[in-house]
Amino acid sequence: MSDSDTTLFGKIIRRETPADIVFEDDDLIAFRDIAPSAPVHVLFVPKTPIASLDAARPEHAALLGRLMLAAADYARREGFARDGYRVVVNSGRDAGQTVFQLHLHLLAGAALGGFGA
Ligand code: DGP
Repeated sequence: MSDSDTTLFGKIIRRETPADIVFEDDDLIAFRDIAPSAPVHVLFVPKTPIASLDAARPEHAALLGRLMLAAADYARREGFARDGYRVVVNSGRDAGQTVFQLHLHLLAGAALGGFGA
């Protein structure tokens, strides 16, 4: 059983746990964070199970690029690119990572204060 079979995000991908999904394609899914840190807080998740950024390997380079570009496309489409937005990836416990399936936080919709998600 792979990590994404057992993580919460794997359950969201398989529609076993409900989520407000805003984007999906063959490789990625994006849905609203359940505990938003900004007016807009969307999580972008590769469907390939990678536990964290630290676990990413050169063979994941294209997927990681797609992840970044999907977030940027969403921000542009939703009108957040003009005023700006933040992307954050927490890797490991000290960074506050709580779900061990690599994901990118997109935060937008207000002037964002200090650093972090
Ligand atoms: P991180 O701390 O980087 O591992 O971020 C995990 C995020 O996942 C955190 O901001 C809260 C969010 N989250 C946790 N459980 C759920 C859930 O059941 N549904 C949704 N939509 N988000 C969740």
